[in-house]
Amino acid sequence: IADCMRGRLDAQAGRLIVGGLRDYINKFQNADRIIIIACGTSWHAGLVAEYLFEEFARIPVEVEYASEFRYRNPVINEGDFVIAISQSGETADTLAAIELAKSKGATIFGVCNVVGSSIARATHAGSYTHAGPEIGVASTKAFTAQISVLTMMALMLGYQRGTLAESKYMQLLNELEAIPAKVEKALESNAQIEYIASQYKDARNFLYLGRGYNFPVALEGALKLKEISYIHAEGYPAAEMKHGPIALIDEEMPVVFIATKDSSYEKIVSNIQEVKARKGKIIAVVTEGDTSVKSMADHVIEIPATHEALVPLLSVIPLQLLSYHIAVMRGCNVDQPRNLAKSVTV
Ligand code: F1P
Repeated sequence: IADCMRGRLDAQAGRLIVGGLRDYINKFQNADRIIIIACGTSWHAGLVAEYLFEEFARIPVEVEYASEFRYRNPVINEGDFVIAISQSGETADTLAAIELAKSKGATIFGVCNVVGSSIARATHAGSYTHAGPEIGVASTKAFTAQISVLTMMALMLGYQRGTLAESKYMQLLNELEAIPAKVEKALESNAQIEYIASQYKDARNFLYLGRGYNFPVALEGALKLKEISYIHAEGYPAAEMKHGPIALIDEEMPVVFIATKDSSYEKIVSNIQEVKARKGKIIAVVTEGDTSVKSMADHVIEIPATHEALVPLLSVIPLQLLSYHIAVMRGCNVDQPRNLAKSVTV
């Protein structure tokens, strides 16, 4: 795919992923605004995409819960390029939001997993994520696949609009190609994460904190814990902590920090210190080799280094594993969580 994007190879795989954009590339490039609509995990992937599109393509982005967007009276114009993200392709709220945007003349692009699904059919064009079927109800690999596709879209868009320099575009493509091997590496922490899960499986609350690209990952980590372990969890931008959530911290509160070495590292280290001063239990996802956070945290989970825009592809993995192990230890059915449906069609 990367070779296809470099223009070196019209690879079949590349056509499958980015090919859906071909007929709409002009509208995408010249969009006044990108509106992203989705629910649940897909909405979190949309938040990552907001950071990517604004950073690399410099087009304003709004990310909306489809379940809210469909019921209000949003301003939608013909110059808007709407991206609908859905694993199942059947989510009723997302479908209704698409119809609303379509009726106002916007162009709708789908990022869906299921070929021929209702959302894929309702959109003008789209890219399939081809992540295979999600066996469980809670989205996991769909999230990774959605972010991968949205990253490729953001890079292409930025490169074509001239807001992303060719050298940086190539550097990011190279880094993207290195991600699968780094995912394998991140999975090697599984046994350690299982041990951490055994220490916190009886906690009643969890806080997840991240900055920048890791903020949506914090939200997703908290959602996974709620969905499959039935533990109350909140995700916040770490900088928001002082505006309220800090009141929750005591020796009973596990706080998961996503504290990788990127542009907000120093800031998140000071957030870790604030939690430590209040005796919170710190579980930190850090970049391989980081020793500073290690000296402060109760547990650190290392992931390989990568460009900060690609970090969510790696940093979400330990959080998914943590939720999985906690759920199993609490006797929860991780594939069929109570009250949740695979496709929310009402
Ligand atoms: C959206 C979603 C999932 C969640 C659960 C309920 O689905 O909220 O993120 O894990 O399955 O539905 P989708 O539109 O991405 O299929």
